[in-house]
Amino acid sequence: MSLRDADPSVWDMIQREETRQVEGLELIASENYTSAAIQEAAGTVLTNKYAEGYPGRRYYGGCEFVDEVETLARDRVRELFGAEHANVQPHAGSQANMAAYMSVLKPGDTILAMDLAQGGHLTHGMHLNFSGQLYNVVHYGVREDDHRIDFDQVASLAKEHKPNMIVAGASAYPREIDHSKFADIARETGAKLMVDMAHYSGLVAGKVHNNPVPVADFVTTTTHKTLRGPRSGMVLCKEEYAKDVDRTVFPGLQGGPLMHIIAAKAVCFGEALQPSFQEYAKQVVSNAKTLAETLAAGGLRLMSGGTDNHLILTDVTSIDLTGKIAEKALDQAGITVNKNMIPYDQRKPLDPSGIRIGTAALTTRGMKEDEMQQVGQWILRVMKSADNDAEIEKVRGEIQEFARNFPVPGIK
Ligand code: DSN
Repeated sequence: MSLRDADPSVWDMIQREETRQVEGLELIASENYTSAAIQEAAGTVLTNKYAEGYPGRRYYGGCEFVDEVETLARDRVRELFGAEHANVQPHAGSQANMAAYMSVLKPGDTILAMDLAQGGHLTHGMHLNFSGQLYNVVHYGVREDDHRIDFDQVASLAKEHKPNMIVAGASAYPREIDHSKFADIARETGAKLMVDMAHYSGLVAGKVHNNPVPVADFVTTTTHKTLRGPRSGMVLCKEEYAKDVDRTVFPGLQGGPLMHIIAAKAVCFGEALQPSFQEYAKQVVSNAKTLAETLAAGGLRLMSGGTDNHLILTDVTSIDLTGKIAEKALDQAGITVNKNMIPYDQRKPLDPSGIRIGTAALTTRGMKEDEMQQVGQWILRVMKSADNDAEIEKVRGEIQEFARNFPVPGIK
C-alpha cells in the first residue's frame, strides 16, 4: 500500500514539506538536496536489517549483502579523500566527533577547539554538550580585526595548555582553513589533530578546499551538507587508530548501523567521485562569492569581508536589524537562513547580530552567478522592508515563480 493510502496524515505533511522545498530558496549553509538515487537507497528494505559489527564480523546472520554495501561505502570514501581507514557507521556528526574523541581521550583530558560563539560547533566543547562535560576545554577564536583564525593564539594556547587533542573545523567560518598550520602546531606540542570538516567536506571532495586527511590523525564529517549525501556522519583516520575508532563506534557508542543510510552514503560517495562533482563544488564557491559581493554592495557588513567557501556570515545590525528579525522576515518571503552569532557579538544566541547564508543547496538546483545576484537583491529588499508585510508578500510571489524553474532532485 502506498504511503498516501496507508497514512494520509504523514503523507500530507511530507507533501507540504516538498512544496516548501520547491517554492522556497534554501540558504541554510548546512543543508542540501540529495539526488533521487540517494533517496531511493535510503528508502529501501535495508532498513529492516540488523548488522551489529563490521563486514565479515557481524553478530547477526543474513548480512552477506549489507556486508557488500558497507565495504563498498568504505572503499569509495577512502578513495574520495585518500584516507587510510573509514568508519561509515556514525549516525550523525555528533557521534562521529564523539567516536574520534573517545578513541584516544580519557575524561578530563584537554582539547583545544574553536569557540562556538566565534564559529565553532556544539561538539567542540560547548559547556552543555558532552564534549564540554567530559573534557577540559580550551577555546581559540578569530581575530577581532579581520575575523580570521588567530594562529598565534592557537599556538600559544597549545604551548600553555598542552592539549591532548587540537580540533580544527567550524560551522560558521567563511574562509578556507589551513589544516597544515594546525598540524604543525599539533606536532610541535604533542597533540593529536582532529579536523571536523562537516561543513566543507564536499568542497574537499570537489578539490576546491585543501584536504585535511593527509595531515590529521582523525577527520570527521557529516555527509549531508556540501557533500550532498544522506543525513549521517563518518570518521576517517590513520590506520594506527582504525581499531580504536571501530571499537569506539561499535560497541562503544552505537548498536546496529543504519544499513539503508550506509547504502545511501555509498551512492553519495560514488556521485562525489564523478568529475561533475568538482564542477558542482567550484560553482558552490563561485556562487557564494557572487552572493557575498551583491550583499556587500547593498550595504551589508560581511564577517571577514567575504568568503572563500560555501558560506557567508553577515552582521545585519549594519542595516539596523537583528538576526532574529532578519531570519523571520526572510522566512516569510520563502528565503530560509539561520540567525547566527558573529565573532565578538554583543547580542545573545537567540537574537544574535548575524545571519548565516550558504549556497550549497541552490547550486544543486542549477543556480549560477546571475541567479545569485537576483537572490541577493531579494535578500536585501526583504531585509530593508522587514516590517512591510505587503512588500514581503510581493517578493514571496516572485520567488515562488522563479524557484519553480529550478527542479529539486527527487521531487516531481
Ligand atoms: N547544525 C549544523 C549547522 O547548521 O552547522 C552543524 O551541526
